[in-house]
Amino acid sequence: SERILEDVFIKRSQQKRKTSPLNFKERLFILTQNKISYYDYDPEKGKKKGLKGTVDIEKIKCVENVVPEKNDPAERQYPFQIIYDEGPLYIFAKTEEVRKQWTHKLKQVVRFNKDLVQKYHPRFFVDGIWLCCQQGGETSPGLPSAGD
Ligand code: 4IP
Repeated sequence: SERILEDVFIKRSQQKRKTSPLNFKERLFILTQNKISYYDYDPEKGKKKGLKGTVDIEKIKCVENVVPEKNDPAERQYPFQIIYDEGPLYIFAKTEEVRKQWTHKLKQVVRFNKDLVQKYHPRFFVDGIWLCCQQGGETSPGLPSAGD
């Protein structure tokens, strides 16, 4: 279906397996009404390469900003999280404006999802711990979201 937004972001590896590395890759993200797709990207040619992953819009439970950590590099100052059944997908926008544009649109496309949650963790999940509350386990409920 039709493209709603398209931008190059940095994403954190989702660490779907226990042995997955924690790393950050530049990817081209495309949002449509049904899904988010991210692609390998050639920055020199400004060209889209192979598809790396997708998230179905209907599986998204929450979209929120993340508080960056003190020592995070300049290119990772505007993080947001997309929470779905696989856990959180962390994405880093280059500017506050672009982050706002994406979180705003995403909140719009997920608004009738049946599994939306009011609670989320405002900081990152690192080494099995949420930095905001020191809770372990990816299924811990988190804090009330803003406006709750
Ligand atoms: C990969 O690291 C990439 O970061 C993948 O991201 C990521 O998949 C992998 O995590 C991680 O192991 P290497 O390239 O060094 O192997 P991308 O798909 O954007 O290339 P995600 O799921 O984040 O897309 P796992 O746990 O999913 O394998």
